Amino acid sequence: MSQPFAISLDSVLKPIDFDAMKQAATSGGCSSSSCGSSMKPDDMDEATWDRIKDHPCYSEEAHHYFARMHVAVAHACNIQCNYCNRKYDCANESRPGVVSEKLTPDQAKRKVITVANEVPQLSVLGIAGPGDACYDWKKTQATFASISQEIPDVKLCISTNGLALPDHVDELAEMNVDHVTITINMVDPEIGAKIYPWIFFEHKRRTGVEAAKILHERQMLGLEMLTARGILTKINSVMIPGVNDEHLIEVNRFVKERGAFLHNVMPLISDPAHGTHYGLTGQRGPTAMELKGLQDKLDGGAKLMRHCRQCRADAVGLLGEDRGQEFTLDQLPEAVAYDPRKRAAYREIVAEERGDHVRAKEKAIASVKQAAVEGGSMLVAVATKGGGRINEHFGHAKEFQVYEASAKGVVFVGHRKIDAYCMGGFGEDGTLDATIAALEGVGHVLCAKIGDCPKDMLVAAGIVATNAYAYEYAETAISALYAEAFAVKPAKASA
Ligand code: CLF
Ligand code: SF4
Repeated sequence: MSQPFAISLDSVLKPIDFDAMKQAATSGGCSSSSCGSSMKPDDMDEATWDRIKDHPCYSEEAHHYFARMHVAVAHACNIQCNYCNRKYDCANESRPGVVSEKLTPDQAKRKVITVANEVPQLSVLGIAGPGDACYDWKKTQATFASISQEIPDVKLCISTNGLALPDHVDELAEMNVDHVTITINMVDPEIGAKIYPWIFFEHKRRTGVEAAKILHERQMLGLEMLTARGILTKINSVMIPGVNDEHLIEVNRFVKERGAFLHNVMPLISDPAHGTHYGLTGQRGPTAMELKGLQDKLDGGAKLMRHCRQCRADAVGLLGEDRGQEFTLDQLPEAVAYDPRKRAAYREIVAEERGDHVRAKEKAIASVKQAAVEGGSMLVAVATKGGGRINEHFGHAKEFQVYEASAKGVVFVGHRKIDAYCMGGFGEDGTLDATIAALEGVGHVLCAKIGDCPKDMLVAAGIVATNAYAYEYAETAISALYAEAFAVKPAKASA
């Protein structure tokens, strides 16, 4: 088993001696700069890699180490999506458009500086609602302008429905906003009319196919303008079974042709309690395996993002964790100055750890490819707190990261959200039933620790759970499991 790095990533969260940490991080092993270059995917140029390597959404590998935060400064929206209800004061929901409190640009600045001082993983500041970042432009602009002055190395990122995007592309480029997401759910206005009841454009409310056609044209124009300026554009699409699921294959083709960097297909979140049109009319979201099935069909088109966590518009932390409640307005200091030391120390450690991870991952992937047998494929769920390692207890996990091992190697294919099984020292059988349902298609669970009771119940459901690979890198453990499951057994000697 490879040993976890001498200084744990967790230690950065505690009071620390920054100089000692930096010295330890850079002594021995590879230098941070050489690790950085070795992590670059083969099919990507250095300049592009440099722009995405610390962005948790644009790089699957970066999401194990780096965090984003959203500030909810853009309140107004110019369209209505059938899956959205911008409601406030609902900290228990985790889905785009939902926030606990709205912020002014000044409050946002105070919050970002406080978070940057406390959360060393922070690398990206995003504006993703609860309305539209381009429509509520003045607040988006004021927020980015003041924060980029205070923390110049934080990456600026926005998410938009695209309707007002073409009006602001030049300003985005001038402000050095290098990452833009457009939510594109259709390229056929007839389908669009089933998703968007209205848009507000050029001082007029428009409905039906006319509205969807305008939205489609503005989205394509915005994407083309961003591509022409070299801005990395990600497309988010909500998969709505029976409405646009098969159509997303065409969407993928359209956006690839227009230079999209990534395509992120997300499942519709639909519940009557959310008060959305789809929730109230019983439109269902896809199952995890339906989503995976569509993503697999899209493989080979525009490059896919599969690690999206459908963040709240005020999310803080690593993808999959939400620390927003630690940084509500009433907890922020009145005056705060940025202290870059914690983030800088963390980056030194991560550079070292990532280099180690990449080497282990490459070895594991090569070994699975070599051992691969025809049709030999397995889905493995991993409980992790970050760093790409199996370092979370089964009972504490709030999600599993799912990897597929096959002739393609070991590939991250998604995550499954669950409720933690162990609350206050006791396991809940009802929660375990829901966890087993969420693990549809998964044959193995890897975690840092698990009790006999949940282990037995998982086995009864056909899932093997083990802590035998605790603290290993996920890919290393999965390659060992794969070899065990598909090893060519020596033929028995005949009697
Ligand atoms: Fe935020 Fe979006 Fe920027 Fe990321 S989220 S604005 S690109 S910093 Fe990321 Fe969250 Fe998915 Fe968005 S996981 S919902 S894709
Ligand atoms: Fe909600 Fe965003 Fe759609 Fe506006 S664009 S209705 S904020 S999901």
